[in-house]
Amino acid sequence: MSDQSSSLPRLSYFTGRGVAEKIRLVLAESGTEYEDIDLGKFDVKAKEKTPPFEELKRAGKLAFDKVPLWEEPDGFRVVQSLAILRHVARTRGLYGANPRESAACDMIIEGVEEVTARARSLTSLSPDDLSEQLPIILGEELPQWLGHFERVIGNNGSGEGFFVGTAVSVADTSVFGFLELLVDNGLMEVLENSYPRLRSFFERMRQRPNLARYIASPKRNPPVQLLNG
Ligand SMILES: N[C@@H](CCC(=O)N[C@@H](CS)C(=O)NCC(=O)O)C(=O)O
Repeated sequence: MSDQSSSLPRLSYFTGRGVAEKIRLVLAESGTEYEDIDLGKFDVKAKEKTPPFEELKRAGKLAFDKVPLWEEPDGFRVVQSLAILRHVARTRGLYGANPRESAACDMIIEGVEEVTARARSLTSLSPDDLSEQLPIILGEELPQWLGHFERVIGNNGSGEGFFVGTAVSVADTSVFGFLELLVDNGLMEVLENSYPRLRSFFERMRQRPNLARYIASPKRNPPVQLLNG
């Protein structure tokens, strides 16, 4: 891996979408050129992770010994996926038009984090816990959250636009990423057809030119499998 010689910012993460995908979506929407550095496959049980990851650690580039890592050509570095997400959005005009809109973006980002963590917990449950948790997560929590998001977008102007204000923001790319996770896992169909605003929001977002290009990119990592993964 080259060091400070790159003229592009770099996002380093293990193979896969994981907690970096929300950052990639906002980068895509903003049309930012960057290097997406694949550190190799993450093995939760391995004491030593992949050589490029261990090298970043040894070089003192990871404040908390974890990735994703965002690096800018002048040497500026930041870790923690939500900090990177906000920095990228703020510096590219995708963080609301004023401090109140930024707070509204934060609210959406945090809500998406919370429900995504619940959905992703399905991937690591034992079969017994899964049969107990599946009806709760799929049958109760996801529909509740979808109902919240349906109402929030409905309360913003005509309900046919964005989650915050009158322009696309990190709130939209974040909700889009969550809906995509459900669609990729066939869960939007399972979860009744009662979110018309979210459905049309999802369609509008995936047709935005920069996002559409990213979604169609053969280099994109495959979707996270929530079930039978
Ligand atoms: N809260 C952190 C979590 C980061 C995290 O847990 N990263 C994992 C990969 S998904 C990692 O780097 N683990 C390194 C290790 O286990 O040694 C974030 O959102 O960035």
